[in-house]
Amino acid sequence: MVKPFYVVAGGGGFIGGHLVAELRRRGLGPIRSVDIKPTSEWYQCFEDVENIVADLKDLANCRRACKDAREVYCLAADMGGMGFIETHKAACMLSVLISTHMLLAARDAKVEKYFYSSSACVYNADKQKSEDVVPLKEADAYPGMPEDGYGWEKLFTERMCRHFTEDFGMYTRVARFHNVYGPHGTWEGGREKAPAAISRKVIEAKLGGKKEIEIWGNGHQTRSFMYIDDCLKGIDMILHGNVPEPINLGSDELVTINGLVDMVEDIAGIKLKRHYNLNAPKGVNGRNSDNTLIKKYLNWAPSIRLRNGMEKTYKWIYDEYVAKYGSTAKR
Ligand code: NAD
Ligand code: GDC
Repeated sequence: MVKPFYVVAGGGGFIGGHLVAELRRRGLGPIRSVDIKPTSEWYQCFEDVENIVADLKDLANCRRACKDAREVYCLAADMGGMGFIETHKAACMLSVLISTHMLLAARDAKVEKYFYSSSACVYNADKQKSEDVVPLKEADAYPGMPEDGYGWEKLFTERMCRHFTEDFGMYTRVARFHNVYGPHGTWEGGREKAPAAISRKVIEAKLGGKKEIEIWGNGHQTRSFMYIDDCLKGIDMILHGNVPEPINLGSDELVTINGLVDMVEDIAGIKLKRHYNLNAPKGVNGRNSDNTLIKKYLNWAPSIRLRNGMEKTYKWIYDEYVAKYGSTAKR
């Protein structure tokens, strides 16, 4: 019997919500979206999708999620920006219950294809000490010294995916996402990552008449930021391509955090005094994606320019902010 379902675990989240929307756009279905949050808190929720609210740390819920599944995208994890993962290391490691139970349930349901969202946080910290960072190749995950908590769970689950393929013949694919951003994601509350956080802070200053913005770290930290549309294309190509090992899925457009702030201020039409909080969560000093392997396997790599993606992201957050707090917000 053909197993019809396309299952998105973590479908109430940022990337998961976009993935459900993308599967719908492609006319694929039926789709099942599963998340621990009530649907009222999902970033994107569709009536023609089977939406399930369930805790996927629980094996029985994973079996329910994977029933009659053709493809499973495991994106569910307790995660966020550095403000979250530096202060919730045990909680991030407990995502291993989701990762493990989803793999067991998918194996037993004999799903055809299984995708797991890993992270650039698996990379060895010693290779990310300089802002002038050499782009990270996939081999740089070893010797293992990933981000405390969160990064270890991701690296452990990458290896579990490999062993489920070796021992059980399960079709698994793993992508290491590099800081993904875009509309319909977290922009306040502590889990937000830098692109959304900086956008929100600039909007707050612009609407609140403030002249200063707080930046975490000294602003010289470097990152690459991948727009959600590149992430979705990459997920599809990696899942359906011959990619037998964990692979970078990230932009190779390197920016400093100061450069990101310059860009957002230019989009907002405002210049602010910068207060650098050196005690705030900083993560690594430098991180960029080496896209040699993805170009070798897929003849493609993320290419949406940061400016283009940030203009869309800033506008969406601005509209969300005004809708929630009004246009003369003095928070
Ligand atoms: P997100 O937090 O928006 O989405 C994750 C979703 O998982 C959330 O909606 C959350 O409610 C859900 N979830 C958490 N625990 C759950 C549980 N026990 N049962 C069911 N659902 C649960 O995050 P995102 O940015 O969309 O990330 C999606 C995936 O990609 C995650 O695995 C994340 O680690 C990975 N990733 C994201 C980035 C990024 O920059 N966004 C970078 C690297 C890796
Ligand atoms: O939070 P993040 O986007 O995560 O931070 C990037 C850089 O931006 C950090 O050096 C941080 O100090 C700086 N920064 C400056 N101001 C702010 O207001 C702010 N808020 C935030 N959040 N950051 C600020 C991420 C993980 C993800 C995922 C990706 C994979 O680490 O948090 O879970 O794994 O990596 O690439 P980042 O890039 O350090």
